[in-house]
Amino acid sequence: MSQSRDIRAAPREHDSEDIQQFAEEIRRFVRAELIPAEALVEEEDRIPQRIIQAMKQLGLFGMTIPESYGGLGFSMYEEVRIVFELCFAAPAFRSAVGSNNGIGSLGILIDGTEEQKRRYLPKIASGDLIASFCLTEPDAGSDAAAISTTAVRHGDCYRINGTKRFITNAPEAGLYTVFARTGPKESGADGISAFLVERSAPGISVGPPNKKMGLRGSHTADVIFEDCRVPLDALVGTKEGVGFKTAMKTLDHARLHMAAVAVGMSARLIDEGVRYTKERKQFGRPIAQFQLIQGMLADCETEAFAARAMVERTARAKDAGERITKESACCKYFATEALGRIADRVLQMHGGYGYIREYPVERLYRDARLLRLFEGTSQIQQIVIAREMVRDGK
Ligand code: COS
Repeated sequence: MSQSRDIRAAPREHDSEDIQQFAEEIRRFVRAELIPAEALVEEEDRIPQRIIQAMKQLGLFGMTIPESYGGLGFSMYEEVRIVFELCFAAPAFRSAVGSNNGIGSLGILIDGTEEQKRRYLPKIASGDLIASFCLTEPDAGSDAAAISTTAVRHGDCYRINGTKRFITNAPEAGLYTVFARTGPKESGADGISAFLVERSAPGISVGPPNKKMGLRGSHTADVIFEDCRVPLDALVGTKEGVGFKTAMKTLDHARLHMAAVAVGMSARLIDEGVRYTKERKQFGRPIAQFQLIQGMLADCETEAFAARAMVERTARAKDAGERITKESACCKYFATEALGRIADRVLQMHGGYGYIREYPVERLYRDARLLRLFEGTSQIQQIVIAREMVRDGK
């Protein structure tokens, strides 16, 4: 991006030419570098260093971080536009930069002190520091307020004890935003605080990467805290007991980002579907000429179009300063469920070839399945949407 800026600090009209140019640059990068590397990522379960370096150079680790802290300072609308492009490639590439742009940095950005922002955001923006978000636990996933990890104050430090589960980028991370209980269990959400824990802190360890169904190249693992000591200023902000709200505000943003991931993946799947059905001949002609195939293509396109429109509109609402809790949940719910249907239809168009590893659809189908689970399952999105609808004062 030639002229980056902090739209959050001074919301204004988007410079559409600027973002259009950057989107085209990412589009070329995706086709020239990322898609050709997909098979290798799948085979080796890692993203090649040269691609990480290229993504650093493009500024992709710091899209959402204000320019004053070294990032590109994208608005939400600009962020989703770039995520649409990036996620035309396997979602593992987005995952490498995803936590730095979202759940790993937003807590600091939204509720951190100026000192915390200055200490961490520039390194997160450059990609030299990978940031992870530690909320989920073995017994607390959807019920995030039920976490049992504790942070107990002892003199000039907090001691953290507990286990976090399914933590994206945990093996690569140098910084973890950790949600822990500073109040008694009965205090529920009000007893939760957020902490910035560096990988070098004594008493922290990372388990082996989970063996997942898909998204190879992106790693999740347990993060274990055993009497892990952190200084008092590791507390995000200056107040205990507001960590749950930090997590929820982070997730409002992250869910919209995830809906944009689903839109990008849907576009790729549709592209694969159109190409295959135009090439594959049965009964003497390309199967794309059959109306039953066309029906599936049309359903895919319609749903992807609707999801994209929802995401773009919600991103603009967020940039205008509106609260988007309900809308971002609607976007995540619809776009990821639609992606599931699109992946299933495109696989169906491939017939038996869809079930073997010759075509990308087999891998994309497995990757797509995760989107209805993480950053709040579809059922959690339904709860968030309905609660906002029936809330007092509505
Ligand atoms: N923004 C700001 N504040 C929010 C908020 C939001 N989006 N959502 C909730 N809050 C506030 C509430 O207003 C409430 O504050 P007060 O007590 O001052 O009124 C407080 O946070 C507790 O909220 P609530 O009572 O709704 O908490 P629940 O325990 O009922 O939480 C859900 C419910 C299901 C919404 C929550 O647990 C959740 O999102 N779970 C899914 C977690 C998730 O997505 N995990 C994925 C892994 S993380 S990548």
